[in-house]
Amino acid sequence: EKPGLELAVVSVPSYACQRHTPLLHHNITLTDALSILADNAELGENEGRGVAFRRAAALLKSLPQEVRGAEQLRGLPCLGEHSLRVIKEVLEDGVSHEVETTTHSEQFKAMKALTGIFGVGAKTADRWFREGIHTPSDLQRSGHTLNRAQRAGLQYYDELNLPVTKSEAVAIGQIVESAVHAVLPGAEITLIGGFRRGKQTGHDVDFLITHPDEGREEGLMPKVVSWLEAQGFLLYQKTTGNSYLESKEGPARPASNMDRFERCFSIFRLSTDNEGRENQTGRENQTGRENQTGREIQTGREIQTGREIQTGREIQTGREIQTGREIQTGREIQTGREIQKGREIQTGDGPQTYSPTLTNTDPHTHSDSPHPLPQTLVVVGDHAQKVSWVLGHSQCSGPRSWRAVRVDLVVSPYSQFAFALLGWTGSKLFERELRRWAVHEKAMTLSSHALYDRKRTQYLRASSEEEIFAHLGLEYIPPCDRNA
Ligand code: DGT
Ligand code: MG
Repeated sequence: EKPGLELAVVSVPSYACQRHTPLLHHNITLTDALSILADNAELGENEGRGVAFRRAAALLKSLPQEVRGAEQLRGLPCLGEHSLRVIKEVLEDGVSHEVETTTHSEQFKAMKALTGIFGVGAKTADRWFREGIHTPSDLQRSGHTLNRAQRAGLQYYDELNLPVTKSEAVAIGQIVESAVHAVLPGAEITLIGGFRRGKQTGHDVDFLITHPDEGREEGLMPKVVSWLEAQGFLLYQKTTGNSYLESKEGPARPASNMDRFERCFSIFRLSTDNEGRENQTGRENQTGRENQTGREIQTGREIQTGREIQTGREIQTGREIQTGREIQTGREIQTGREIQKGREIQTGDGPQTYSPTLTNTDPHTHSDSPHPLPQTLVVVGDHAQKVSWVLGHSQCSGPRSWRAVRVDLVVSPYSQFAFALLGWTGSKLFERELRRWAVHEKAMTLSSHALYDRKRTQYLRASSEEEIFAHLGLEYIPPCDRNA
């Protein structure tokens, strides 16, 4: 008997919502490979194939030890023929041919880069790719008419693709709390999404807002947004009412048509000045802070440079970040595998390419100095139909003391809070598996609003996640173990 065969006799349940899936696991190389194939399938709008790869990856994430040989996988669920083939290849050769081909393919790189723009989904990205648009710079030059979300996405492209740190999430939380309490005292704010699962970084920050007196939360979002806007905290926002999500203008995200919460997709302007953050009241941001740095938003004109972003990160993380290389290292340290993906997209082949994609359009950029300063990007005319970019030099602006961060706000009535909390904590696959379990194993329908028992033809109430797991006949899985 070979050592390690014991994995095969470990019985692993087949739904991810039946398993504990910690953030850190033992099979990163394998799950990274499968994630790339899942990404590729999803970008090609082959959802079924994407889910198959995600389920296989999630199974590996839940294993108590590293898989060293394919024979250890015998008897395990969720591993389709294709996934098994990829796993075997990686185990034997260290890499999978298909994964390598995918990551180096122009189409994959372009689709990742374009869907990395806030407000751009796979369909739009694919249409642009077919027109020869492969990068955000190509898009910017194309003169395409973009919607408001996409214009903001392009404007803050580099920053929004930098991971949001836990401390940034906490700082945003304080701002959201001030806003919510200013307009509705007694309201409760909960950090949801990846940060609730224990992630140290995320692509955005998600909050769920409710009030113990049912009904008091109605109409809350517009008031919160007005407060934030008046205080200068919002660079972009789109609020959808308590109805079906309007997916056309909104960011790229499959909108469940069961999801009818008041919701706000936004981009926050977060101060990265540690001193200022302590007494961050917002008003300061609109007045004093701008004068302090001698730049920023002047009459709807936005100045953004790679250098400023770097400075912001430096202040925020206390890390020396000067060149593209170091940024990547920094990101790698912070997030591990997200960055791996990021690097594939942004760089193609080399460390320099952190230097914002949008600033790399000028062939002279890198020829003048061995240590090129990223150029300044000036976006003219906030309300213009077309975003026009003017390339200048970075001396014209000092270090900037804020960064752009994606923030999602959701308002839920108190009676639905537990369902909303469970539904918005993720991971996406965990959620999908919960719903699949409910339907196929329990004849129930689960959404972020309610749980419906189809046999008893009634809704099942719950005031905690624990109760929902119990209704579903599942062992309670805490948020930190929902990282499927
Ligand atoms: P991140 O932000 O990349 O670190 O990762 P997450 O896990 O925070 O992912 P995110 O922010 O896209 O979404 C958080 C959770 O919220 C996700 O697991 C599923 C849920 N969610 C996101 N968008 C929707 C939606 O439109 N409807 C519903 N029902 N749930 C959603
Ligand atoms: Mg999130």
